[in-house]
Amino acid sequence: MPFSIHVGPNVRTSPFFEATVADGVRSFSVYNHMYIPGNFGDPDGEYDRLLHGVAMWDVAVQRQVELAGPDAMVLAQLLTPRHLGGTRPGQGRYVPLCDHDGWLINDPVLLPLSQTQVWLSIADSDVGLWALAIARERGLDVAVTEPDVSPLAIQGPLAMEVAEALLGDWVRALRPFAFRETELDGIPLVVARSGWSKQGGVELYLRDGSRGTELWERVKRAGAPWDIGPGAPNDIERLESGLISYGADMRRQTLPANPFEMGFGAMIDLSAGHDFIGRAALERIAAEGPARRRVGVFLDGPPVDGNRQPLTLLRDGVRIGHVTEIAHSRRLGRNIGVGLAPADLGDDATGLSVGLADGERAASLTALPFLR
Ligand code: THG
Repeated sequence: MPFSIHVGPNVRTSPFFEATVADGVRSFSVYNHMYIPGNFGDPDGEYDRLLHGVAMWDVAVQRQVELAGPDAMVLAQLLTPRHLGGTRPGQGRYVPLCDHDGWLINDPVLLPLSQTQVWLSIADSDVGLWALAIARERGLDVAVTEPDVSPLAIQGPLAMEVAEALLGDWVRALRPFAFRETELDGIPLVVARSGWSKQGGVELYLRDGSRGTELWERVKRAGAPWDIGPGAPNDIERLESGLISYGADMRRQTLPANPFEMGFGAMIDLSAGHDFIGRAALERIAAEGPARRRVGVFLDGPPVDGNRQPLTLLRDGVRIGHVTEIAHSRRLGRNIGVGLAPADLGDDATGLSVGLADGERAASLTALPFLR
């Protein structure tokens, strides 16, 4: 590209920034007002390592919004349609958040450290401001802050070998999204069985930003026997696996979508009687039935090279939906994408195409995920 992206103080750097630069990071993106590594110069090798080995990722951009005080769980429940009854400390959950009209505004992981201290590990939108406003306007007894917490992900089929070498065999017993507070060489951590890939692994939530390089080096050393290497959340793997990317797949301001359209319906029990923001809107949408559904898309033709903007999904040349992100999957030997189509359009629909910058590609629909 004939330009570079300026690194200045208005966009925040991660505690792992220096370590990733030392390890050869080659691109950054911006997420939650912070830089996030994109790749380390070998995208194919980094994908292969995630699929067959173990990778370490700076995901400090997954910021924590902390709810602390007697009303922490009350506020958490107000923020998500998912019923939080039965939530217990140490067991995380994936919790879509909606605005009053039922539009998704984020899809964080909830980590209840205790009944009075809860983290929301957020995707790319300003949940902290939203939660602060809701808490104050509702007169709740809860402090909303962004603590000094920065996740580092270890992902891949060999990730648990590295996690065990680092932390001990107890990590293997963690169920999906379960977590524990611990220390590693005196570095305060929360360790969770989670991560934005379907290849398995853990996330180490660093609780002291001054020790980022130290933790990075410690993980590198422990992972050396399994040839661990630096990487980043991988868009090709996430498309294959059907993981949702808030900001790419939907965003309140630019690509509004409701939880039923995005496939979160099974998480939302409207009969549980709990109060939450967006309930009236979701009851209406549930009664009417959602207008759109999330789909996988195959695109014909030569390998595509991603997309900068959402793309148009057409039927017989008429716009019927959108495709939010595309990539070439080497595993499938095909171009794939995800998007939203009319709810009544079956996977066997014909006459479909996707509008790329350089012309239209014939397309067909398929169920998600592409691969398990
Ligand atoms: N880890 C942590 N924080 C995060 C993410 C993460 N914050 C931002 C973003 N990712 C939040 N969004 C997601 C989206 C998908 C998943 C996790 C967080 C995910 N989904 C699985 C799936 O869809 O198959 C499992 C969902 C479920 O079983 O409930 O893992 O990755 N700390």
